[in-house]
Amino acid sequence: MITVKVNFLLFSALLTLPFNIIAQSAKNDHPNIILIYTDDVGYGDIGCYGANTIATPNIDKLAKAGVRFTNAHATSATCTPSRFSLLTGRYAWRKQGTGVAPGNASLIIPTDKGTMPRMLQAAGYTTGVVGKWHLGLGGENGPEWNDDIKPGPLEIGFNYSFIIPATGDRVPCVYVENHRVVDLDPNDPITVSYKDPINPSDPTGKKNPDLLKMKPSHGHDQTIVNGVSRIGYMSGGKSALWIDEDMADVITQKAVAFIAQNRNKKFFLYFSTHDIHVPRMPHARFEGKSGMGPRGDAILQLDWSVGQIMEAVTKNNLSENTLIIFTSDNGPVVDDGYQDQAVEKLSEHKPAGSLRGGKYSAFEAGTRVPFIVVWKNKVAEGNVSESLVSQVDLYASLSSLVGQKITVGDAPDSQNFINTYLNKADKIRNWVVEQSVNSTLSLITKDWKYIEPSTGAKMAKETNIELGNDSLPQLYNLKEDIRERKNRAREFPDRVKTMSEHLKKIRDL
Ligand code: NG6
Ligand code: CA
Repeated sequence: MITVKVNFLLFSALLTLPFNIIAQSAKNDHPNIILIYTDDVGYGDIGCYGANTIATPNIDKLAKAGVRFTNAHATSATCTPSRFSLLTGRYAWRKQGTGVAPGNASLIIPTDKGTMPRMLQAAGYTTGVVGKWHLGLGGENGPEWNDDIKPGPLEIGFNYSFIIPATGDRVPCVYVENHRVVDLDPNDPITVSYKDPINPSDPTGKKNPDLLKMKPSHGHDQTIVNGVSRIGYMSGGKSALWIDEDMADVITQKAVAFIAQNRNKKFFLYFSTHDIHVPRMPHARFEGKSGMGPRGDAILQLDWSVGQIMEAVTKNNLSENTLIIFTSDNGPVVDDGYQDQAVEKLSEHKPAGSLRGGKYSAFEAGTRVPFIVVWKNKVAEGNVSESLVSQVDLYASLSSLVGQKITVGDAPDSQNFINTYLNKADKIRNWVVEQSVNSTLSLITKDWKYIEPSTGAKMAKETNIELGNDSLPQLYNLKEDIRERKNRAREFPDRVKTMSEHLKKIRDL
């Protein structure tokens, strides 16, 4: 009996020895991770993705320093579901209430399940989120703006947060740092409503267009803050209101400070820019510089922010020790509700490149987004990868990178493709699922794309975007027809059957 036990111990010691050594050496390799998550930046909005209409030198430099993906996907064509999937490793369409969230929504990420930041915390990382949140805040009754606002980022695995609660065009227009609204005067409490005006006499974009410096083109005609009318009503919190023109400076500075403060630790920074979402109100130093109006100027501002992050990494001597990922939450939109001359001044610029559709759409431009990975001396410079990748896999891939196991039941849709991301591809994703604004699902394989039948509108009139909905199944050969012009469903009924059955299987998981 004893001999068996001793032998067993010896055996298991021998077994674990090499793993310990591997784990130890891997540990020394664990880089800091900076995820730059941009808002509404399209496949064709950036120089290195083919835009010769706008200068994005910093993002182009980033692409040169690593690998640029040409077939990378956000999981959804709008912000909230893409972010939900990114941070939970679970497709948002599996959970009710994960569509575009109002500014007073409750936190939609469960606090009792694994998340990407919590997994990284467990692996010894200090984690921070700076920028756009848009995943709801607070418990069942929503956020307590005048008190501790929780649960929120800190309750799902971030050690530090400095956030725009929802979007720039939604109230309340205040920053929240950890649990509190920044610069709030307790004598001037905040009230928020997405139903009725709070004080009927308060000016709104609808009643008082003369007070506006940025006028809406559709929607966005409620409470006026900083000369811009928003979605939703708010009153109070005057000392806490943000100035849109300073937003990129404020959040970039917070991100840079987080990098500096944590340079001697392992850190994860989720830097979620507001650019280039509406209202596009870049700082005066970018105004008029692109020749494309505020949308183009916001791209220049975004490029500046990326440059600041890169500089912070270099200055703090972290280049060799930091993995940088740059991507976008969904595809591009030109007029998203404000009269900012985006349509008039677009000229030759093609926000979606050669892809069809845009933000909100089931067509490729909805979710195929820029995606760049940089890690000095670990990822070879100047490469382009055509591998099919999805943001839903970042959770499992980073967990593999940092040697942290995923708890059973967490991140059910996330798979480990770390070697693909680091451009040492030994494994290729065979399919990804995409979700449009009305939750039409598509299944994409290397060459083919199936869009399920949908009764949704074909066209979003206000934004002038083709939504990709059709009452009949659609099948496109992306290899030959990246523009999704020719529906091949009738020619290939067997393929339609196989792909629709596969999609159903994934949906029913
Ligand atoms: C839409 C808004 C749009 C934008 C979008 C969410 C109107 C008319 N349009 O409802 O401006 O805020 O929601 O964008 O209100 S996202 O990138 O955060 O998903
Ligand atoms: Ca977005």
